[in-house]
Amino acid sequence: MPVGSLLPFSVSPLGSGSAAGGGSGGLAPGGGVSGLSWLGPAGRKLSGFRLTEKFVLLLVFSGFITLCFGAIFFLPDSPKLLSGVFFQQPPAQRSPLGPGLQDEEDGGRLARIREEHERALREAKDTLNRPPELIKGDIQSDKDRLRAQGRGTAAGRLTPRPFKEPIGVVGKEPGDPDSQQKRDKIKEMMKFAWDNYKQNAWGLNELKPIQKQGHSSNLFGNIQGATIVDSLDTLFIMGMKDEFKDAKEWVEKNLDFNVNAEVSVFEVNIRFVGGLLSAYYISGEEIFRRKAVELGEKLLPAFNTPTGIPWALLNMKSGIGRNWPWASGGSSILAEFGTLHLEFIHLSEVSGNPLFAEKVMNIRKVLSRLDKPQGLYPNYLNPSSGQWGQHHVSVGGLGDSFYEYLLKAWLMSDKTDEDAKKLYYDAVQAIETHLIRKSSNGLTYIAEWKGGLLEHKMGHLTCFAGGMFALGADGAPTDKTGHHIELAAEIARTCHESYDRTTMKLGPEAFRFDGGVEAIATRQNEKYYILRPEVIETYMYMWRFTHDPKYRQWGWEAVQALEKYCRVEGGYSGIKDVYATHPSHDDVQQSFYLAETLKYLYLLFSEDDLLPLEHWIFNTEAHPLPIIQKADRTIESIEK
Ligand code: DMJ
Repeated sequence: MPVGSLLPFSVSPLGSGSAAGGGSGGLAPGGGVSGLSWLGPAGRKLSGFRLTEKFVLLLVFSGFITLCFGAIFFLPDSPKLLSGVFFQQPPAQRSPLGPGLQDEEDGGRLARIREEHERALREAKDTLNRPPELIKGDIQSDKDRLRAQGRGTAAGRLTPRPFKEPIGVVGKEPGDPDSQQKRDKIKEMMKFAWDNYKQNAWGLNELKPIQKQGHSSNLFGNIQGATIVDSLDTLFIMGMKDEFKDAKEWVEKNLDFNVNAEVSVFEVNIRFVGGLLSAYYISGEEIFRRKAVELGEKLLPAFNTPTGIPWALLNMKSGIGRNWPWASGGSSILAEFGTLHLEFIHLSEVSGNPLFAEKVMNIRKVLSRLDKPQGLYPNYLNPSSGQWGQHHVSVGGLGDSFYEYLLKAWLMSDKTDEDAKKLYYDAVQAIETHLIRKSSNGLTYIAEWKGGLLEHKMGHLTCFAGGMFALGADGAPTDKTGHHIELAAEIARTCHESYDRTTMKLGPEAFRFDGGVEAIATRQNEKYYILRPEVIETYMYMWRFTHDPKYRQWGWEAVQALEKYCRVEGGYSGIKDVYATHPSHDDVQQSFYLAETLKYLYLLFSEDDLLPLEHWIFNTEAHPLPIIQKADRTIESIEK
């Protein structure tokens, strides 16, 4: 996770109503009172209102016109009043035609007003004379048209995407007994982690498995229940029905976003918004949709910056945002503002509110306009000036999931978001040229770039890139597909080496390729392992794309190491030094351990029909979101 890679282990790792205007929110132009679209205030046309709203407006307007006419005909010298008050002009412009012609002009205006008034009354009468069934029919056909067009205005609401039966949320049993057994073991690990959390930290964010109490991280402000929300979909796909039911009840009764404290927009988005959306899509339970949209709305003030690049931190009560004080001259962070796209597009889909999608499409626009040094994206961008901060580039912490979301935005759009596709493959090209290197013993790694100089270090977080290259291989230019898969396999191997070269067979936070070492952590503050998923995530994708048994074998090695060194009496804990002979525990059971690490392990030993990649993409916290088929799309017009 972006921020986390910079922090020592002792600190938390960073790394409407549905139809609320949506269903019938806007009558398409040409509705019952289409001729009155000029009446809309401040550029908002009447076509943006419901039929009933049009009536009310019409009646108010008719009353107003009648009053004006009363004034014109019954007050003394009313035409002057009209021209002097309603059509006031600066004196110099008032009578260039001379007094006589001025009166004629006023008379012309009056005639036009009278005509419009009469026409409005005629149309209102016509509409009122229509039988109720026809009026209902008008409304329905307007709704249908809107749904079919799949578009609306920025100010308007769209028809939220209706719930669709999810594909592949229950898969076949594993074909072979060995995988079945291993998968059962992983489910047992999930149960152990969950039960301990439930017993000792229920409703709090995370568990301290040694002290057997709750752990709170300032990433979520006062929002509580991170482990519950992060675990929902894992519980569901593992068939842990009672636990899922408990979690759902807690969300219904306790999940509260009215917190007067700062939260990390990125963390809250990937864990809470992502977890809720995913739980909705796999279970169809309305509560999750409602909570996701409620939270999404609370995050919107984060985008109130001169460029629309969001703040990293937001007080959800006051709506005041700011950036991490340590981030290059008040910059926002690439991996944070670049990791909102998938969730925000889905928020628009499920709410019918296009604003969410507009916010993230604007981020895309700002980024597209900027010059990129050597085609690379620096990790820092100032949200006020719209200029890059320090030229530090990384596919690990601070940069990682930005690249992941470019690829997944394209895939999630059913491969229609061509801009995202181009940005992704161009970025990978620049990464290959400037950051990817091979060690003297043939290990491929992704270095970090600081103002043109390479630091030959790779973070555990960077290991997700193996899975990303594999997932993107198919869409790469034809002559590059094989190359992307090879690259993915090489990264998987290097990351496996980083595990294998430790005493505990669990990977360090960062490992280096300099000073005579390869894939080994040399600094004490880089030797910790906090139950992170990235290496296992890459094994899972490699297994899906190649079915090479070594990926299951490597995954199983990780299971054994987790059991041996991280499992304690009260749950699972991170480790301070993976090269030591005896584990020293950090006493935190991270919520992503249940959301990601255990889910990816479970998928690794499942058949490919569980959450099939043709139908789902995983957000960066491993929460599955459905690919949005062209025919089902609500927000097409925003994406273009
Ligand atoms: C998770 O919260 C997400 O995967 C994030 O993108 C970075 N990594 C952490 C877990 O390591």
